[in-house]
Amino acid sequence: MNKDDSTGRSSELATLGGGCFWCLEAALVQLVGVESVVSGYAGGSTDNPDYPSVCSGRTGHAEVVEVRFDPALIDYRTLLTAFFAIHDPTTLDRQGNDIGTQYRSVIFTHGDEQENIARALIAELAAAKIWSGDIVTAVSPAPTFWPAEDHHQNYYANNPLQGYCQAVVAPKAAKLRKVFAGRLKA
Ligand code: MHO
Repeated sequence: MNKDDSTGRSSELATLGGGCFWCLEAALVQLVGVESVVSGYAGGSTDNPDYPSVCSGRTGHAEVVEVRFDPALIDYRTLLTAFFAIHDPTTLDRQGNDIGTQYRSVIFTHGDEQENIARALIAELAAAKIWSGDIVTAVSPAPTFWPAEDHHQNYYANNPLQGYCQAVVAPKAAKLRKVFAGRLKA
């Protein structure tokens, strides 16, 4: 956990991949305690990847979001619960029509505590049989995070009428508002 010098408060990072990063950003940024969400790439073999190279599937990066959150307002487990509410963790290298390793379900952990929380939650969700298929979400230590190009940041907020945003991003953001109604920013 880091002390944020500007506010004096503590904040923590979470790095999550669950398909198109526009979706995760649009959904998670709505939650109280989420201070920032940056779309980017992680878990591949090249430095400074860009969107076309990641989309080619050849670099091995996943599309991820790096979330900075205040654990006093939203704890890591709750954040992961939100993550599991907005993507399907049972489809290997795929979310809906988006297919490829860049769309894999992955939790890149920052420290042992996050890893333990992630593994315990996955075990609970599996035991509860929330989905009919097996959970394939990978859990591994956070590698270097590469922020995506500027035009991928706040993509949904800036492009609400774009076709994919209307068809795929908006319903995910709406689902999170429904499930986490008590935890939304004003
Ligand atoms: N199939 C979508 C994915 C967008 S996302 C940022 C598209 O190509 O627009 O991967």
